[in-house]
Amino acid sequence: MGNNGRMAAAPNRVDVAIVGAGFAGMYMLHRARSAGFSTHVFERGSGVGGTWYWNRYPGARCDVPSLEYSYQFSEELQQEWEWSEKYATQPEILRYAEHVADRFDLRRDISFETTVQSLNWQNNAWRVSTTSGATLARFVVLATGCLSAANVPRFPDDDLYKGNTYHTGNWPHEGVDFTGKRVAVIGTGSSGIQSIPVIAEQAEYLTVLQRTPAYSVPARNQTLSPDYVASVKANYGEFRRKNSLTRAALGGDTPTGPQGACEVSDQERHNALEVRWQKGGLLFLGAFNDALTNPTSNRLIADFVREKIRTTVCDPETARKLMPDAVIGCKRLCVDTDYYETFNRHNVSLIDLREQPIQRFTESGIVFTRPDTDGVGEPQTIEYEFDAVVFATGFDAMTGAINKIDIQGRDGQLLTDVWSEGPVNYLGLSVHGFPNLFMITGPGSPSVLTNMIVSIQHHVDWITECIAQLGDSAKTTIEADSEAQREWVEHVNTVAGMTLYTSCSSWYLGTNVYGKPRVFMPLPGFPAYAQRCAEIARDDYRGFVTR
Ligand code: N01
Repeated sequence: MGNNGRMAAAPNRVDVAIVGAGFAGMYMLHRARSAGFSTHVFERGSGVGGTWYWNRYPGARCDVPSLEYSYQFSEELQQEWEWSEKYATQPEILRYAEHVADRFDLRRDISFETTVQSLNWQNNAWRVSTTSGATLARFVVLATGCLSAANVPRFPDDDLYKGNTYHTGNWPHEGVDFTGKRVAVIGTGSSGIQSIPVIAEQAEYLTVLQRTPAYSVPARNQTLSPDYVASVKANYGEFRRKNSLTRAALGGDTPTGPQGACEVSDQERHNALEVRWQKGGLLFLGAFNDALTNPTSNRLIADFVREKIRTTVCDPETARKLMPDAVIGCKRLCVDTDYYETFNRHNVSLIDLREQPIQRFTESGIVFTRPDTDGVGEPQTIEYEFDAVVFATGFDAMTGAINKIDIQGRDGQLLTDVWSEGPVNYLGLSVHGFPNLFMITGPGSPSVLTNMIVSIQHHVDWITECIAQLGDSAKTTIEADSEAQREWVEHVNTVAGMTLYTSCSSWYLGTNVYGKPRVFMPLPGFPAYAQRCAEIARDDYRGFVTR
């Protein structure tokens, strides 16, 4: 059945309005409905799945193992669903989302192809204005996704270009055939690194335009063995519990090494990193416990990866350009299948935009500025013709999708004004002055530094419990207290300041989007955060104001 098979009309009034039908919005709908609230979801796309609905680029996969990147709220669901590979592809994850929507009969309360334009707090309710009408809601939950507002940089004369352009986060549903085409990919973050090897296999020629080299570790993807799946499913609850006790809420079976990278001999360090490299995946960074706190340890780990790049890429000049010099893990670590190997193909080349920047687009391609070879003469220009340009240029992360909605809280204050110097909030859940408005995996919570589905479930459960308890009291509104919010922002900054995360430009800091305030948005450390949220709830929602 197509996702539009059943298209719900929005009611005039609901208890809980939810923005977004990705994994967060779907589970929020299920929980709110099960708790007895009238609920409705507004979704911009024509189907469920969020990130996995939009990011259909070639090679798109999750970099968290599929047995972990899945809901755990229903034992029947986690037992019956069969993942085929260690890392699921985008089509498989989308099928899973659609299965969940059908299994829990979610579509009857979702309006697809409906964009929420504004939220106005009036007379103790939110007026939710959408492209197809308005609904009054007692509570609004923003399940808008952390990486859902595409960042498409502009270049001089880009409107002249007559070839096809694509953004990885908004890929055509019918797919793109690059056979016989000269293709440029701009960007070498996770999306670029996943798509480049697949596009290279199809295109006549692929030119990769890299501004900052990224660190990438091999995925070592494989078909899941029935024995391994059975062993996890035999005790799925314990598997999930172990994962939730780790900092990133994933990989409980591969705990972080007990020592720092400087505390062992060179040989021991090499061996430990090699074991993780051969195993593949994000847990490479967990070989030592100080990868993101000790600059010397970080450099030693980075040296190991640079050596891998040097020995994998045949052309020394290309290898040099691909070697990052920043802190490893500062930008999100990438996970790939044959990324570095792809640069050994005869039909692939790399342009380092730091040495050869984009000057402008033309009708048929891109003009680059090239320093004179001996470095003393006038810079030269060189034009390359491309039939297609792929923007793998990322997202206005964490706040982009929220700020696209015109949100007016108490006394008409705009959320974009309150957030003009960064996304202040309490627990990443609530903002002072915006009663009965909750964010799922908002800035100020562990969110993108974790297995997102674990963080999503945690927030949805917490929010559902919170609004249910409010309903049991004589109070009607809840919002962050201003002092608690100030202290929380300070806490997030303090924790981030103890790490190396703030040492480079990244979407975590918002520096990838022109004019965005430079603030580290996620909070490292899931277990401590979850414990804090539980304590606050037990302590009668300390730090929240109810009226
Ligand atoms: O985006 P990114 P992404 N000129 O921001 C470059 C998740 N994800 O879509 O580093 C030239 O990481 C930019 O260069 P620089 C995952 O959390 C997960 O790849 O800013 N280049 C960078 O190379 C990930 O971290 C999965 O100098 C420009 C690239 O574009 C997050 O999504 C898969 C430019 C953007 O990289 C975002 O990943 C995919 C410009 N003007 C994504 N502007 C998996 O689960 C930007 N760039 C595997």
